[in-house]
Amino acid sequence: MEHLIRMSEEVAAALAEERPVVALETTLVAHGFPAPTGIEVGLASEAAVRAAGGVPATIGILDGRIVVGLTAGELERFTPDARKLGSRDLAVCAVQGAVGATTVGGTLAAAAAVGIRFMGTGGLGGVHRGFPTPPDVSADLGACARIAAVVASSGVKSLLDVPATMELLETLGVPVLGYRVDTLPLFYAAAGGPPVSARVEDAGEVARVADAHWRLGGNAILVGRAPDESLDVAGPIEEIVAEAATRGIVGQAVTPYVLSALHERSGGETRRVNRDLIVANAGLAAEIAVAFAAL
Ligand code: PSU
Ligand code: MN
Repeated sequence: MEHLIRMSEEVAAALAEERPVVALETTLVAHGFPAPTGIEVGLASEAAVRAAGGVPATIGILDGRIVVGLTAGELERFTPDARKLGSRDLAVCAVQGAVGATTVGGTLAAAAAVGIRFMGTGGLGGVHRGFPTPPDVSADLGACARIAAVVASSGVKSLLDVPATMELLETLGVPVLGYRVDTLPLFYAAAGGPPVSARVEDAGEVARVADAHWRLGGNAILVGRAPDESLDVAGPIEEIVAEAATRGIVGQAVTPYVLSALHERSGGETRRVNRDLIVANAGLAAEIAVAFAAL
């Protein structure tokens, strides 16, 4: 297993020179959008990282290796057939030689292995509605408890039980910072979420908080940035989540099912907002990484 991890030359050079690097996931490429939209979202996120002065490191598993810094051609292999990987799934996927798309938790685990501490995503996974039947809590939370990193997001995915997720983030010692907002953005919707643990005004402030948090032995920090275009889809989400339960859709399949049903029922509106917020969060993660490198 000598070559378990393969870094692109660009990412390896940036890390060696302590330049800002931002990890990006592949689950939203493979499972967050109808193919091939996810590829465009992934590439646009990379462009946003570069525009902010960072080096993107899109992560996924191919041919038995964890690849950190996928090429555009490699990204095309992340089709809906790819496995969805939480942090527990990386080793198995690599050994079995399958194509594996990393979730936030999986991405953080791989990023930590090479020393990347910043990532952007859409919304963090969390406590699913209806807990404890089933007791479905995203492995993203466990990864956040264990791994020192800043995750720029639009909060917690609103198809989840957001207040319960906020409680658990507190239990796990994860600061939830509102980027220029007092309440946690609700993924598609800017307002209506629970209060954040602190509000921050700019990327430099997040970088200073991260530095202090990590010196104190803390791990992940969640940064919530409101989507530029806010969409109220609370009604359809409730309907679709109930429908998923009735149809026996459980576990890892719930999030992709709900996202795609929403995309369909909103006539593509949620897809557009989801795409734009993912790209904006990638850019914010890069701004934070740039500020951190300059501390
Ligand atoms: N944000 C999006 N779309 C997504 C996800 C996040 O806008 O598809 C993915 C992330 O990969 C996240 C995962 O880690 O959903 C959480 O899935 P689950 O709730 O099954 O753990
Ligand atoms: Mn789950």
